[in-house]
Amino acid sequence: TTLQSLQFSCSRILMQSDKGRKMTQNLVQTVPSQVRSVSGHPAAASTQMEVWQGLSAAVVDAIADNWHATEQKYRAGRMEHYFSAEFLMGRALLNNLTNLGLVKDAEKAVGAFGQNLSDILEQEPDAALGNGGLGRLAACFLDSCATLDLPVAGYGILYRYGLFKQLFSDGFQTEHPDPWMEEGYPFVIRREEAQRVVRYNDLVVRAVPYDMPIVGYGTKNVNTLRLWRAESLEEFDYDAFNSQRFTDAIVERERTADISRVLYPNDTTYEGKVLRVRQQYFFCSASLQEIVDNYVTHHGDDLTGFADFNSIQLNDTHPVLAIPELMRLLMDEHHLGWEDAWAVVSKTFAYTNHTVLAEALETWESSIFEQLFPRIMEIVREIDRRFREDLAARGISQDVIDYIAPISGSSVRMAWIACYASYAINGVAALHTDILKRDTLKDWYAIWPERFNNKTNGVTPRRWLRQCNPRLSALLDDVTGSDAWVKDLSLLEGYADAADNAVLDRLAEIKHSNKADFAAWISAREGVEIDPDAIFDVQIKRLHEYKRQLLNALYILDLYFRMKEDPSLQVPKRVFIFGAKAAPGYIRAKGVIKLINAIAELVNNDPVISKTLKVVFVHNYNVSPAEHIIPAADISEQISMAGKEASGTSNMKFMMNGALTLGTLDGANVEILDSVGDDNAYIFGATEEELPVLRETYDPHATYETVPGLKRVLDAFIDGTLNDNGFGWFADLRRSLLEASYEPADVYYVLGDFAAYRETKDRMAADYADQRAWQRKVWVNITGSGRFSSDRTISDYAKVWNIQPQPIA
Ligand code: 9GP
Repeated sequence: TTLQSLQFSCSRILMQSDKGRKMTQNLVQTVPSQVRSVSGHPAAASTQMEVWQGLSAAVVDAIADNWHATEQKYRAGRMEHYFSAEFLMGRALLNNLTNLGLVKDAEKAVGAFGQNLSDILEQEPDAALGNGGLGRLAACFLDSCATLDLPVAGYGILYRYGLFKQLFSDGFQTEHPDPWMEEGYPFVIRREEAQRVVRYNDLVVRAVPYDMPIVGYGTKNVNTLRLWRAESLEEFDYDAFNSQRFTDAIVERERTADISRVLYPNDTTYEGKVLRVRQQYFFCSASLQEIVDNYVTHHGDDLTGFADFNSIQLNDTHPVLAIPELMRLLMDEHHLGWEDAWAVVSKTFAYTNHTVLAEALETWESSIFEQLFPRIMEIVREIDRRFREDLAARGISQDVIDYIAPISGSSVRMAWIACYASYAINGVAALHTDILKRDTLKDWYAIWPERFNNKTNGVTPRRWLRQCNPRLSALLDDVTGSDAWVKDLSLLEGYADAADNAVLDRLAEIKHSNKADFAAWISAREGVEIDPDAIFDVQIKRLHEYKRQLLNALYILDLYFRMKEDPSLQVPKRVFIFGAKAAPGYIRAKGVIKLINAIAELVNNDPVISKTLKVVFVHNYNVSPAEHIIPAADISEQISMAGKEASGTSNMKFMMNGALTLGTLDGANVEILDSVGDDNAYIFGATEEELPVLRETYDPHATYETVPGLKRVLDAFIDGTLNDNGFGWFADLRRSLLEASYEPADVYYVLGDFAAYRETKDRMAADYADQRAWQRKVWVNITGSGRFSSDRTISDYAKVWNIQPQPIA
């Protein structure tokens, strides 16, 4: 059904042009031969994986000329370079087919030898080269840049293993490697000829680029994501091999391969930190070498004009080593003096902060820098020295200088280097940028207010509506009379009042069909049966205490007890859906996963309660599962403690797909509320402003004693109702809420917000019964989601970057 509706509503923009027609013919003709060259068998005798590879290769073939032309055009002019340690791309094939308007042709092509496109698409592994929101944002941005014909390239690392694969064993998370491209991945092309050498004090490696095409929607431009892979200079030590020291022969090769082996190696040990810093330097150095060389090719070897043609966005602090590395390249290899080099650097970089959590503002021990690249450390020291001099001359107090200087004792503080060198600094939602200005980065804001700007995040409506929700997409085509909204989501605003009863009924049908599809998917994947008539209440995001999955869990357990206590209680059917990975070393987060799984077991196995309630934890949550879950959601849980979630982006995806927000006034929720109005979102809980005052008198223990239901729920953690297999994790969770130890009790105000959350969530479930009124709210959310398109975000960035669209001829 998904594909049928996609065909029905597929973009016709490219299909109408000659080029489009040629592409179509090409695809139908080339797929069988591409499949044959992959498998060495006739297409009809090839496996589905081989067909996926052949079809993907045919897509690359179809875009090759445009890709080359785009690259040529961009390289000659001003470019933006997006440096990010993470790009959470998900699957590429359907996205590319959708953007090219070739879904129907692909179906025909594989249908000719007896294959079904849906099955073929399922063969593709997710490119999970990111942890969560930050990496997925980078992926949405690339889609928008290509769609808007903007000269932007992404730079990152070709991790051999993406984010770990999550399985549950008896409700506990277990982590497993994710070798996503081991069977071959046609959407990355090795560019041997463009390799660079990256030098560490103790190791010299080759950085080999692998390019991924980023296909825009309804445009010919094809942008590039360049991912670097580390390889040793020599395949192996021939002499060692010949003298039969086989292990010695490959030691160097493996040490080098470690650099691009895994996303986020465990950095709790010193060795882990060294590897992480090595990774960061690796892709920064290789990318900068390429950008500098390209400048020289096109504009000559006077590097003082570098920033006229290049700007670099630092996605969080991970790529901040690019700042001293560009200084090094300009001074040591292109002979600029310090002042000239710094003048270039300080016009080149812009920095995005993605979190106010202190632990994410990276600091590294200077000994790591000394060990890996003494010259970079020398440059960092000089930046620090000049910074101190500069600020003292401005009359800044010594305390402030010491607090925000790049070096403090033996630590190098990456965020401070970024703030000092960048021409622009932004947060990712209005509230977040406000908090940066008045708190996290307030000393910087006091000195350089003009550098600060807000860029509220956005998500691409291609993947997150057009592609994942073809039914709703078709309705929007019908109501608006075209598919123009796919490239300009703000057009939907004009239809906010267009929902007559026929539209509202269709909305309800669409959601029901999406829920039925999802129920079938979840039954096959998790073995749990759910009823599409139930309310689907969803929380999908990384597991972190500030995101408060625990609050949601407390509600479910409380509801369970309320129903046990009073069997006549009228409760609408509900399914509570979770998806979340916990960082492998984050035991308390793992405790919450086990807790939710234990609650699921209790609820789903209760013969009476399970007729009304179900709890499902989707394992290995990732981009592809999100594409199944989001179109089926009724309620979008965005319940972080106010002030902690910088923006959130699933809140936007849910809104676009017609789920109503149940949330706190945090991150972009604030702007969602502003867009839809009080009647169309369910907001609860303490605000960021209220919290400090509330905290003065907050007594979690008294809250536990007095708020109805809380005591019963928290006692169930330790009275044998829920079983953590003797690990003591549930007792620890309970203690974290009730007892001050090395940290205050209930840091994330879970118990404090419980009563308001319970009241709002109950009310929301009751409101669902009036489907007409509910669907009206849904429509307001969908049509009000325009400003959360990443096209809007990227258009805003493009002004800061000073770039214009460069469509190819
Ligand atoms: O936690 C933020 C999340 O709120 C935001 O939506 C996302 C994209 O800006 O970035 C997340 N931050 C990180 O992953 C680490 O800084």
